[in-house]
Amino acid sequence: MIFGRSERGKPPVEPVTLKILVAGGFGVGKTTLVGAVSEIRPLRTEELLTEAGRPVDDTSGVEGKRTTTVAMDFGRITLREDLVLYLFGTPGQERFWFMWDELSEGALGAVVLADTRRLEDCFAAVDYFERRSIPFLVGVNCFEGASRYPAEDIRQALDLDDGVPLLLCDARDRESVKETLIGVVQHAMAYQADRRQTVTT
Ligand SMILES: Nc1nc2c(ncn2[C@@H]2O[C@H](COP(=O)(O)OP(=O)(O)OP(=O)(O)O)[C@@H](O)[C@H]2O)c(=O)[nH]1
Ligand SMILES: [Mg+2]
Repeated sequence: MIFGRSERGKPPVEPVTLKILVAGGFGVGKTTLVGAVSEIRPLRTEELLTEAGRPVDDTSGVEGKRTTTVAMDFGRITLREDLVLYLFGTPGQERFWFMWDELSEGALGAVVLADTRRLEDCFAAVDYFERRSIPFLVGVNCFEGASRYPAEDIRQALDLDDGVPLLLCDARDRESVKETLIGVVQHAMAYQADRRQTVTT
């Protein structure tokens, strides 16, 4: 008698792996976001914020912050059995931005995290991805104590193109971060499909 393959005996699906960047200004919660969803112990490159850096490191709003990312964060999340995301968190401080080019190599898309108390800090990240035609969405990290603004007002303040999604999120919350990441993947896929169509027509 020949036995069919049982459900358990199914060969494992080889997952598609996608690279997603998590970018934004200093202290917006990039490291927190990667840590909140990663199913492996996230790789971090944190260094202590020092007294010497005080004049340049603006910690207003995140006074509890003791460390900063100097190279990258790395984490992994399985969104579906056949879809795995590799997350690369960028350093927020301007003096480490030379890492961004390296990190964005081969990225499908990006999340630009924003803090409404310091929206201007994410202008540079928005600009960076626009210039390179890397699809991104803006995730507004809702810190406690920060005023809530209508999404439309934030879009205008950031001068976002109509096609760029904007979502509210909590970088500490796994489900919220997952939703944001699903948003980026969907947006980036749609963006690529659009581009392919433009090329072939
Ligand atoms: N209340 C609140 N605090 C948060 C949230 N996300 C991050 N924090 C806190 O804000 C601080 C900054 O978080 P990080 O994740 O280190 O920020 P980052 O963007 O990686 O910072 P750099 O790498 O230095 O640019 C930390 O003290 C976090 O505990 C949030 O959603 N709500
Ligand atoms: Mg960080």
